[in-house]
Amino acid sequence: MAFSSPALPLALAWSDAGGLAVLAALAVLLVLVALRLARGHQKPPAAPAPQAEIEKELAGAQLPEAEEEEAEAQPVKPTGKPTSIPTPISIPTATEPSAARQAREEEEARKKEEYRRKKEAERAEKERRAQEREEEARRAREAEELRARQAEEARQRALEEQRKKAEAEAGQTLAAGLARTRGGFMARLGSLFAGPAVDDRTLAELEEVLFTADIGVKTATRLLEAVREKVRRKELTDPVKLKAALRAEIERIVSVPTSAGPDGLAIGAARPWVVMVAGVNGSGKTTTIGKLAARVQAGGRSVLLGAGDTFRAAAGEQLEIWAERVGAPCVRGKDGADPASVCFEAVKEGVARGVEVVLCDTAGRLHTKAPLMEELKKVKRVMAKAAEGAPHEVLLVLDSTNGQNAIAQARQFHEALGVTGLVLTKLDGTAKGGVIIGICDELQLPVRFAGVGEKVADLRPFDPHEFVAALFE
Ligand SMILES: Nc1nc2c(ncn2[C@@H]2O[C@H](COP(=O)(O)OP(=O)(O)OP(=O)(O)O)[C@@H](O)[C@H]2O)c(=O)[nH]1
Ligand SMILES: [Mg+2]
Repeated sequence: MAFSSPALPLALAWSDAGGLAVLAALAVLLVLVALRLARGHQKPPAAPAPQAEIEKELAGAQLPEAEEEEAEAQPVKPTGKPTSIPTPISIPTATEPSAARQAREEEEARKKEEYRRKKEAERAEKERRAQEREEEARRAREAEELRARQAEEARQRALEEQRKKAEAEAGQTLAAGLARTRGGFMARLGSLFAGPAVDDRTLAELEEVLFTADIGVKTATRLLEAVREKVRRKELTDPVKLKAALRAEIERIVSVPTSAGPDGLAIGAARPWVVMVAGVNGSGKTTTIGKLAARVQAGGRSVLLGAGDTFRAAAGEQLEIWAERVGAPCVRGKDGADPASVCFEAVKEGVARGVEVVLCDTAGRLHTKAPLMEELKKVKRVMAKAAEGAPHEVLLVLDSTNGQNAIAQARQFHEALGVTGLVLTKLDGTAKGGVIIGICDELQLPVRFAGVGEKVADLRPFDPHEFVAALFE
């Protein structure tokens, strides 16, 4: 029996104690393991964020400058939330002692203030830069305005100089240009008016003078009829009265209604205002265009010349010389090129350049050649394709030395082209100036200009009253 043997209870006691010790050790171990596990779940309190990290956060709270400017340029969509300056992130403080927390809060407040000041400075800088930009733009605008003003002043000065030059180069007066005509049929009329009284013999002489005066049979008859009845009724017994009656009738005939101003130009609203210049060869078309271009420029309008006379080799060159002289651009085709296409290009160029007046020269072979008239009709049609309503004016240039032949030419050109105005050239070289009366009477076309010489200023705007005065005085 274990109880009866003294060694046995001791052995038992030893084994019991060992077992207990083992159990106790196990229990301690378990407690330790449990404690460790429990500690593993509990996180240590967060340490305050290091300074570098805060600064990084703060920096991260600000947008890069470029992005900010972009954001400012974009309209901001309302979010409903008030916008506020981003604040640096807050740091957990659960386990912090109050002194440390206070120090950290103060530090945060300082940084916030620093951040606010920085933003304020940035805003002020941006404002300053915007003002600078505005100031720069204003200065540029003012400089541009000054440049434009100076350019306009220079243009006006150049025009004034051109005007003065043209005046200095003053040509002949119409009266001087009509000197030969005055010495011709007008001188013969003058001797009639010098007689003591008007009688049948006076009438017969008047008839003879008028019918040989290059004014045409129709017009001579009309003038004669106008006075004959009055003479018969003894209403015109005084030669002075007869002269006055004839003068009044001639002035009435040459006063064809016209839209031209006192400068002879009839430039309407269309731009470019396109003028087709026609006439037989040698009548003075190219010279007239050159003189007209100078007149248009002197009046402050821009002009472009179109060398539509491609039949004659030197015609284009002649026009180019005029263009250079007045400082106007000139559109010229190759010699022998299609005149319609050259005129088309000239008008198109005029449109492209925003030129105010385009003057187109045309060929002037003999009017008796039908193909020329057909060609000119085509030129006119094609011009209309380059600008609406072009040509707005068809000027017919007539050489007054041709006398009554000029009337026949005018009729043909008018039928083919619908002439809107006449230019009578070379009056200075002929006694046949009376042709103007016949043309006006027969065609009812206004004479726009009278050429009395080769200088620019020798192209005189036609004034019916001045014309009659030049003939009679
Ligand atoms: N005396 C005088 N000569 C003029 C006048 N108008 C033109 N002329 C001269 O007449 C000549 C012929 O003039 P142009 O302008 O070449 O005549 P055009 O009609 O162009 O001739 P083509 O090109 O051959 O068809 C030139 O020598 C001009 O100087 C004028 O009013 N008086
Ligand atoms: Mg010519």
